[in-house]
Amino acid sequence: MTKNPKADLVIVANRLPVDRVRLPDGEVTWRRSPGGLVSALEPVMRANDGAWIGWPGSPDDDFEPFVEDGLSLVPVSLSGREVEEFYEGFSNGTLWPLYHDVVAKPEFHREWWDSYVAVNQRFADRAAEIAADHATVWVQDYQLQLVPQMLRQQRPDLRIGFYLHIPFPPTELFSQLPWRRQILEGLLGADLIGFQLPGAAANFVRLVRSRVGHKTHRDTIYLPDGRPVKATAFPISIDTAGFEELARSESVEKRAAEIREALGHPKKIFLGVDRLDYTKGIYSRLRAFGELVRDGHLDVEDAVFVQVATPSRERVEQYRILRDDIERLVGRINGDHGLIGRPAISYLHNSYPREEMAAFYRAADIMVVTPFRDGMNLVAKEYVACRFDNDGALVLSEFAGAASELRQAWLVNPYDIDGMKAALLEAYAAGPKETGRRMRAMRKTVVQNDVAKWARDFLDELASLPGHHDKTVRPTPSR
Ligand code: ADQ
Repeated sequence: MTKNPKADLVIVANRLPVDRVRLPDGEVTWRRSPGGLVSALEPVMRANDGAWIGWPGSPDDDFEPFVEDGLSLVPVSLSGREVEEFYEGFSNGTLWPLYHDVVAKPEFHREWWDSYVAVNQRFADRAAEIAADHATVWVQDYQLQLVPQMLRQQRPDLRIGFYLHIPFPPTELFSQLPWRRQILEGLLGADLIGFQLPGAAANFVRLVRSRVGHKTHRDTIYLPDGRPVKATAFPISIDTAGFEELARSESVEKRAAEIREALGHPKKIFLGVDRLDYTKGIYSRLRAFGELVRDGHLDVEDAVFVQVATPSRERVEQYRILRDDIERLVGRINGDHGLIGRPAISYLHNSYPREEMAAFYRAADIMVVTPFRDGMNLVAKEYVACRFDNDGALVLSEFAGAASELRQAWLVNPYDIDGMKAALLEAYAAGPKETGRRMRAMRKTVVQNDVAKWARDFLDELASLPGHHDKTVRPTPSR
């Protein structure tokens, strides 16, 4: 472990890109977490003496900055109470449902807000300490929306970017938030604010005009001191080449064959892969599939559904209720329609390595992605990346950000169960010509727009903005 020097590029995210693991011999070490954000930012971090500020993931951990596999990591500690109030509370109990169309009811508690302010200040202080003169700081996501302004107050020399991974709500919904003005002003500390979709950027600009009263022109906001802030869309993507390479590997092909065999070689396999979250529409999609089986449109001898659900936010009440509801539904459908050795739905509540995910994507004939609202949805893109022989069908919610790029999917409204049933049947019955035509077009989009391009586009735009800054981030080497 070494101390970090000042960094020219600082990433500030709720979580560090590593997880703490205890080895069988009791030794505690760090393991890289597999997220796409890490792989996207790693090359640019290495090229720019980058540092990553984040929470290590469990309460009361207090670590000094350290270097892991060449990456400078700067832990920020959260107390048990802050995990409850800042993370589970304000981030996941207030902002998450509010920003996802109020799919669940957001709770507003003043103690949660106070904790959000305190924790954001801690992240901002850390960034102010470790950023070199005129460095670039890139703040990630809804947990840290106050950081840009808090940081600018201490370090006006910095070039500050912010990226929101989840949707930004329409003005009518955002306006419910008692601290709406503070959030808007917090974000306006950035020079560039990135959103998944143009509509989200437009929602933000409109809100700033109406609620804060700043002048705006198209995607630019002019602050009273003359500083411009740009708010625009940068749709995120995946490591397309990496996924395709995995999918083409012999071990993944072999594993996909084993999965098909374990399922009893049905004619077609439907697949859902999600964090177990109420925004993802898991319950409705399983209901739609269950009704198709009940009404004889699908036969469990021919078609099975595999639902992989990653455990998520298990200490939050709504997530526990959702898990129970889904498990009860799966049990009922299997009890009513399954056969011995052939359940209608195989339900896996587990997290898997990337290789296993790729094998699931290879094994599945129809990928079903039906969120009620989703910033992007990377699962849809990962499936497309793995279908290198242009087969397979994607059923995709029109309320996922990914729907604006993957237009050739079978687009569905997840609130319309009958509509979803019709789309599932169409995708099930589609021949290779139809699926091939659609998949080829979608693959083109996902191959051309990968996550490295996303990171490059954002950082290039940030570097090109006019300002009082004089250092720019060196471009990411293209792969
Ligand atoms: P999420 O809500 O987590 O992301 P998503 O975009 O689908 O949703 O990403 C999930 C990731 O987790 C995928 O890479 C997937 O492969 C992985 N995953 C899912 N289930 C898994 C399992 N059982 N085992 C292992 N890995 C699993 C948030 C926003 C999205 C936005 C992303 C990125 O909510 O809208 O697309 O950030 O900006």
